[in-house]
Amino acid sequence: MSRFEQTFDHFLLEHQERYNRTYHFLILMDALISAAKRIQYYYLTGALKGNLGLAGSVNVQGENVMRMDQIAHEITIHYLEKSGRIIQAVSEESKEIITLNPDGRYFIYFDPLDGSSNIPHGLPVGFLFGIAKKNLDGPEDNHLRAGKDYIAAGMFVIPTGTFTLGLRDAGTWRFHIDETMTFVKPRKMVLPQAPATWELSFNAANRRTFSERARSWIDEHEDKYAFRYLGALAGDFHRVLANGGLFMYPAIVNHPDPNKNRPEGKLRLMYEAAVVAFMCREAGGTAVDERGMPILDIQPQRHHQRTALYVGSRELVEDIAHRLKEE
Ligand code: AHM
Ligand code: MG
Repeated sequence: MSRFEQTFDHFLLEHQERYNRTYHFLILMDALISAAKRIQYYYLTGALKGNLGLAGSVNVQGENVMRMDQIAHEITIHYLEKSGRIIQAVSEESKEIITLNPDGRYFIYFDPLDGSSNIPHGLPVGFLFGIAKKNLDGPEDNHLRAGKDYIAAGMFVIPTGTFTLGLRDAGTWRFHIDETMTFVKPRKMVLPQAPATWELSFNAANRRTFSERARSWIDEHEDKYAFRYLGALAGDFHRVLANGGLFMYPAIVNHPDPNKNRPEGKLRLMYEAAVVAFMCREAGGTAVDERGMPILDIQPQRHHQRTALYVGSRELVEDIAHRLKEE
C-alpha cells in the first residue's frame, strides 16, 4: 500500500482549527482549486492540441472561438460564484469589477491565466490570486485593498501542477498535484540565505530601457548569480522562492520609441505584484516598486493599476531598493 501524504484539505483544516478560524475560507479555497484543475484540463486538452484560437475569431464550424484566458476567467468566476463567499472579484480578464454575492465575506483579485504567450509552446502559465476579507466589525470598507491587508495570496503553475499559498502570519506553503489530482505534501517555503544559489530573473532584452539606477545595479551584480527567465511570473517567482534571488520587472523609461515607455511598470499591482510580494513576505523576503517602496504598502487607486516590481530575497531587494532611492 502506498504511503499517504497530507492533503491540502487536511493541511488547511488543521490550519483553520489551530487559528480558530471559520470554515468559509475552506469553501473559497475549494472553489479556487476546482477552477485551477479545470483550467489545467482545458490547457492539456484544448490549448496543447491547438483547439483554441484568438478571441473574436471564428472556427471552421463558424462558431466563435474563445481564447484560453477568457475560458480560464469564466471557469474561475463560475466556481467563485458557486462558493457564495465572494462579494466582488477583480479579474485581469474583466474591465469592470464583478459583483458576485453582496452577502459574501471576501474580495478576490486574480489573473486566471498569466503568461499566455507560453501556451503555444506548452510551457507553464500561472493562476495568481489575492484575497482580502470584508471588515466584519465596522461599516463596509473599500474593496481596493493594499497587499498588506490580504489574508492570503497564492498561485497555481499550470500544467506543472504546483500550488503555492501564503497565509497571513502563517508562512508560505507549496503543494504538488498527485496521480489522483489531489494537492498534497505541504512544504514550508523559506527563502534560502546562501548567496551561491541566488538567481536573477528579468527580461534581459529590456535592460537598456531601464533607469540608470536599475541598470547600474544589474551591471555590478549580475556575474555573481545565475540568470533565469521563463516569461511567466508564476514560474519565475516559483524558482526565486525556492532558490532565493531576485525577480524584477523594472519601469521602462529609456525605450528608443518613447511611446513604448512604461514608467508605471508592466505588471498589475492587485493580482500580480502584490500576490507574489505577499507570498514572499511570508517566506522571509520582501518586494519594492520603482521608488524602492514596499509593494504591500501601495494603496491601489484603480483595480487594474500597474507597478514596477522587485521581489525576492530580502538582502538583494533591500540592496536594489537603496539604489532606487538614491537622488
Ligand atoms: P500577461 O498578463 O499579459 O500575461 O503579462 C504578464 C507577464 C508575466 O507573467 C511575466 O512576468 C511578464 O508578463 C513577461 O513580460 P515580457 O514578455 O515583457 O518579459
Ligand atoms: Mg497577467
